[in-house]
Amino acid sequence: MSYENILVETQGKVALIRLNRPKALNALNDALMGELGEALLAFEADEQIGCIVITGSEKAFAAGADILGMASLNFIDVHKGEFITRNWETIRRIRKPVIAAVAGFALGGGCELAMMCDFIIAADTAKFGQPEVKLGIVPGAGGTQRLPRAVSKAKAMDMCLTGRMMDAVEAERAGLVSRIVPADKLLEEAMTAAGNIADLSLPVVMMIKDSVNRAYESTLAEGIKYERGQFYSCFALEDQKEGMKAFIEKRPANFKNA
Ligand code: CO8
Repeated sequence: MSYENILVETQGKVALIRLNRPKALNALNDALMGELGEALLAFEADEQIGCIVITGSEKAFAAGADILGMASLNFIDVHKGEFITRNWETIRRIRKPVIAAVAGFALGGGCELAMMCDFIIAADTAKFGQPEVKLGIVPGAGGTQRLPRAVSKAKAMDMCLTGRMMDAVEAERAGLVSRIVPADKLLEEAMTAAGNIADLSLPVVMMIKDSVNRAYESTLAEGIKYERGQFYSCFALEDQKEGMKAFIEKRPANFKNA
């Protein structure tokens, strides 16, 4: 499939999606978000793929939703037409792991998109922010909800109310990103992490993603109960037998996703 606003490729069991609107710092317009959703769903359905990486350019992961496309909209356009919101949640339907590899700006909707991924690997050049307040709007794709869950309330309030940017070091200290790597190693590191995940048992990996996400939607007691159910389910898998047999036989496991 060919796209105009993203570039897609596969490397072994890993799918790589590059946001590609360089002239607008990968600003996320309707067309780009539509293509991103299509590509994600295609890789979700592709049995050869075990993990997905989303990245941008050296300068920008994405500098936010496309301001030019929003500037003239009125309330009815946004509310009734859902012009800017209709395809922003597709990524939440993806059950395979999705890693954000972020270099440069991840602002507004760009930061929100990165937060919708399962974890963020940041280049040392990464800058995160929710600058919407400076445009006279509130964040609209989870900035006020996912940021306080990822960092502290104080940090989330600071970021959303001032609109300032934080660099990669501050973002890692705050818990927004899982690791920082030199910019020239970003893709290599993200693809290696994705490759390692893709070599594991896909049903188990999907259960883990589901279970960790459940922690954000439930009480601790409900979450623990949910995890317990997932744990029991693993014992119905051939991959559990293979994983434990391989450990005992001191050899790498050969998972069959079954
Ligand atoms: N939208 C459209 N175009 C953009 C955007 C954007 N978000 N960001 C940058 N561009 C364009 C610029 O207009 C410029 O185009 P041109 O060359 O034609 O003038 C080009 O990209 C390069 O940008 P700059 O010249 O500004 O580059 P600088 O290096 O000087 O500055 C910045 C980089 C700091 C990133 C600056 O471009 C900037 O501040 N951009 C806007 C950041 C921002 O405010 N983002 C939030 C947007 S609002 C949002 O994301 C709401 C999300 C709601 C989602 C709801 C869905 C559910």
